[in-house]
Amino acid sequence: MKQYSLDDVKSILKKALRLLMPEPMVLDLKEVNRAYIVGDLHGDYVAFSKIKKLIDKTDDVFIFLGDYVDRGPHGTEIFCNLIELKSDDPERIILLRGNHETEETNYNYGFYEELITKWFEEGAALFSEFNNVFSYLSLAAVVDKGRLICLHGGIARDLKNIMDLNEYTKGWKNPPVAVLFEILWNDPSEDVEFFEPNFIRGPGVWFYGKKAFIKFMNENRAEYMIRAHTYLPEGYAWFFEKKLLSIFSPLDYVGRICRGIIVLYDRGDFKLIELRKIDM
Ligand SMILES: [Mn+2]
Repeated sequence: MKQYSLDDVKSILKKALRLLMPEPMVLDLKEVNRAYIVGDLHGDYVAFSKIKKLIDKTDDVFIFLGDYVDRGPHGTEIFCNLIELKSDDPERIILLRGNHETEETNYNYGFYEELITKWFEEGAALFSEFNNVFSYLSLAAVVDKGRLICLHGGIARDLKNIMDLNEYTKGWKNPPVAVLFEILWNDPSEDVEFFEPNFIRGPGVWFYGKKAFIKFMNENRAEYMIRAHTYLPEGYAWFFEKKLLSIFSPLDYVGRICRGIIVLYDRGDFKLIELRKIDM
């Protein structure tokens, strides 16, 4: 595993700000019709290094759907490595924001402790710098002439067009309004028509159903959505007549063995890739 000193991390975070700040809230990847898409990683460096092998041996675009940190021990190494890869080719490595790239969440679910364990009192300062960088991650990407929308959680009750997210400025460490919170936190459900409260995750989080999803996709003239966020031991799940794909990429999620799936999207074709089968 690549080791980073405190000075390395500080300079990578400066680089990260320069790379992420100019990117719009919704990334326009309409010219991209083939891309690898990666779900949550949650500090699982083994899963990440298998993905890195693919990055090294292809020229394809990689879209990461967020949740780099928390739960597992190597959020720092994964995020720093991703920033280094992005700085080599900013348009090839696309980094979106997950709900764990918000300060209230990553204070409580492991990342703060990871930084304190690695760098003691300096870790607390780094925690603030990391969260400043996270506040400049984009929320969504529109791919393949607009056919495909990628984001972390899903649709929000008060969002009609995905491009309307561009009306919000970046730079918030915790979502300031419901729509930004819901994009990061909501889950699809086949048992819901439009929206229902998500009591499993807690206040402010909603399940979205097929009718709400179809309405949103029609409004956006989009066909497919790929999202992450849900723990799936099988690594993936289809929803809404195979128009929405949920992926989950860790191999080890807090001690639970997962299949670790990423997807190669190619003009409406989906190839599921099992990370376990990529040799180290
Ligand atoms: Mn998540």
